[in-house]
Amino acid sequence: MANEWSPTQARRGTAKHPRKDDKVFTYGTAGFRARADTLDPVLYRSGLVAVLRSMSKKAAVGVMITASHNPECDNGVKLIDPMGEMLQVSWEKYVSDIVNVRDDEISDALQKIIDEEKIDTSQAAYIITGRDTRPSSCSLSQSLIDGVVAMGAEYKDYGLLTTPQLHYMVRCHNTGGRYGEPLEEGYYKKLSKAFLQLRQKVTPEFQIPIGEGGYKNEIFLDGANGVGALKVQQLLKHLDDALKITVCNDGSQGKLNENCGADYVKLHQGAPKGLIPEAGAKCISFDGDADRILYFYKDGNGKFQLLDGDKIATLIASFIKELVSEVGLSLNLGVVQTAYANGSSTRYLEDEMKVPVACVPTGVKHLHRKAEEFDVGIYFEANGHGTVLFSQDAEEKIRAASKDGSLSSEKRLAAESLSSLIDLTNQTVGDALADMLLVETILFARHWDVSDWNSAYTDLPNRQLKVKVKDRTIIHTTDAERRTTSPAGLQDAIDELVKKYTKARSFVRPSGTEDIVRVYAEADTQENTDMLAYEVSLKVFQLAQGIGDPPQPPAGK
Ligand code: G16
Repeated sequence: MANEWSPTQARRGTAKHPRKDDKVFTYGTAGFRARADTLDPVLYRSGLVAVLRSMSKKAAVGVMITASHNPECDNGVKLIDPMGEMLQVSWEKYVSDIVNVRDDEISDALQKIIDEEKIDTSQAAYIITGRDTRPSSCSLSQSLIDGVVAMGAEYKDYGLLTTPQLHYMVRCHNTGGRYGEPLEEGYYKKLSKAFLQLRQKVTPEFQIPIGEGGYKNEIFLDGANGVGALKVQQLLKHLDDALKITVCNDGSQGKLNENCGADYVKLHQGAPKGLIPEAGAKCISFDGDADRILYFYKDGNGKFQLLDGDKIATLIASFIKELVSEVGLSLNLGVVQTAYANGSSTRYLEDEMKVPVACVPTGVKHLHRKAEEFDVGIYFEANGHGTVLFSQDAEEKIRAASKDGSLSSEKRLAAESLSSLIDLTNQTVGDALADMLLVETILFARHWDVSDWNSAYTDLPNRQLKVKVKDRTIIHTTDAERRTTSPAGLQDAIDELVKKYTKARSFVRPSGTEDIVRVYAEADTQENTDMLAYEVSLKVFQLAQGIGDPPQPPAGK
């Protein structure tokens, strides 16, 4: 039984973890992110709130220390709810409040949450924590634990983990092991077992037309110099040599995310430092905490080809759709995207595949919630973050069909495949390792090389830029971030610019993880896209008080 929380103890802890200035922290797209040297009090206080959340849910909650795709000098923290999902949005305000009050206001601020949420503080609390490989993560982890201990709660520190591994642990803890063993080995065992079973069931002789290219099990991984590079080596030990992975950017030399990693590859639309692909070689890139994955390769003309989250979503959706129809189940399957989804992917899903598509604001928390509305919800951000969610009803129907002796052997095999596929997906959050295993299984089943996969549809040329402004919070958006409502005149200016180009689309939004405004553009040619992105960036700079040098036109313009 944990001790009841003590306001005095929580307040006393601030002496060791004082707020140093008046910097205001906002719980953004994926928790707090900032320069690591400003975060000590934020971690301590996140520990305090995590305990209240755990008491209020009467379950273990998770706290992950990472800034994922951000540079190595940054760090961050996010809370994970009992089923492994992101913290309920209504609690984000509580964490922000606690993080931003003065040291001497801490006890009252905590009491306010306890009163508002009617929390029984005699309830035992349990916190599960993990961290990425950033040099600052160890000491920040201690700051967090100090907060947890000050509240009289118990904790388990898993040390180095990928973010999705920690989400998995939280769910395992709260489901009495039904989701899996709450151990790192348990995670590898669950995924590898499902992968090997599914692979056996979908050998190319069974179902689905065989493509021209031929599947290859060789992969070159850009590990972003992060935790994913370490963990993939552990996973490989369980895969019976089914995959051959050469790990580049494994952290033995370069800095985390510096000129490498999924965010770099997506933004630069080119190979990362440290991985020069041979033509046709299958390459993948993880981000700093391995919750995103992208595929890429160099084609026969030496052109870089990216298979991003949109391509992964369409691949997975088509595979699951085929299996569901083979079993003969009536399940409502949909894909969730954000404004960053390439227009070609949305058209392909809706027009060719006849799959409903929903668009929500950036951030896994939004995609996850929307995906839960489907029987089978496939969500992916273009940046490579995504997974598949099966409703309880869908899962029960699939499991039952896999054991239904009255079904034909083909139908039962398809149901068994879906059943293994459920076990292969990390249903708590996007997971680079689990997604890689699923994509590899589908490519294997179809006997596809990356170029076969890539030929499904052609992406519209696209460009993302960043603009630094005095205060990015003056930019407000609506319509799933596809339009701005302030500053005045910005949306009209974007509309006018977009009209100049064919098949064009552009939007801007404040980042929730970096102190910048993001600009997205797509159009018929790369030249037009780059020009549109530049022109929109300039408008943002002019109308939203840009700082530093104004955006420069694309080279040669
Ligand atoms: C996080 C979120 C993603 C989001 C990304 C960028 O990713 O989990 O959902 O797309 O930040 O967000 P923003 O555009 O608001 O900066 P990660 O991989 O950094 O955790």
